[in-house]
Amino acid sequence: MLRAFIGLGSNLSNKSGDSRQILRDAVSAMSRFAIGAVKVSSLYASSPMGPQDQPDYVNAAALLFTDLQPHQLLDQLQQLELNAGRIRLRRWGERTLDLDILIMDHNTPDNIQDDSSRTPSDQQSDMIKIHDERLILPHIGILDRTFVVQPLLELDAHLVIDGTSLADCTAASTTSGIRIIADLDWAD
Ligand code: A4P
Ligand code: MG
Repeated sequence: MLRAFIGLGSNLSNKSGDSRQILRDAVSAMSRFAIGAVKVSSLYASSPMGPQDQPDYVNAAALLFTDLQPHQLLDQLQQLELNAGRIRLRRWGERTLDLDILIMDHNTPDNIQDDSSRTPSDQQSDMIKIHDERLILPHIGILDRTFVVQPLLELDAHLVIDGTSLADCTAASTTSGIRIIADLDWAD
């Protein structure tokens, strides 16, 4: 069993609803390959990174445990993007649904409960690192993106990437360009 943090983003509607509804549907679909409940962060509105002539994004992060291997999880998430009517217009451009695997590691629900005894370097050694043509883990640019760091910290305040604690990075301490639009029950 592996632990996975997923970044969710949307800034276009589709025929089943607006961005909030699209993310809600994605969380519900992810529960099909999750062991136990899918936990979500608050829902955020954020100004676009990349081309500025696109709508603001709705962003969140989700935490799940799964028996899928990283590439199998990517297959499942890309299928959900397609189901939501995702078409690739331009890099960093507008989309109905973006599901990025942010981090995967070997933590289990049991050893997280015993979190107090785990050091940051323990956590890092558990982290899965992949760099191939389909999948890069951890996802590129996490530490530079407020709309990724802040929802991730809600799910695990002890995450460390490449020796940097997420809680200590600049993106953790700014609220510029990002605001909470719904608390934890948005996906229920
Ligand atoms: N890929 C590699 N690693 C991963 C991974 N860890 N998770 C590959 C998911 N996919 C991964 O992605 C391109 C390819 O990345 C995939 O085919 C997969 O094999 P894409 O979703 O088709 O293209 P993209 O999203 O336009 O490019 P990219 O570089 O993945 O962009 P990001 O990082 O996803 O950023 N502004 C705000 N405010 N909020 C946002 O959520 N998102 C983006 C997209 C731009 N601006 C944003 C936001
Ligand atoms: Mg993406």
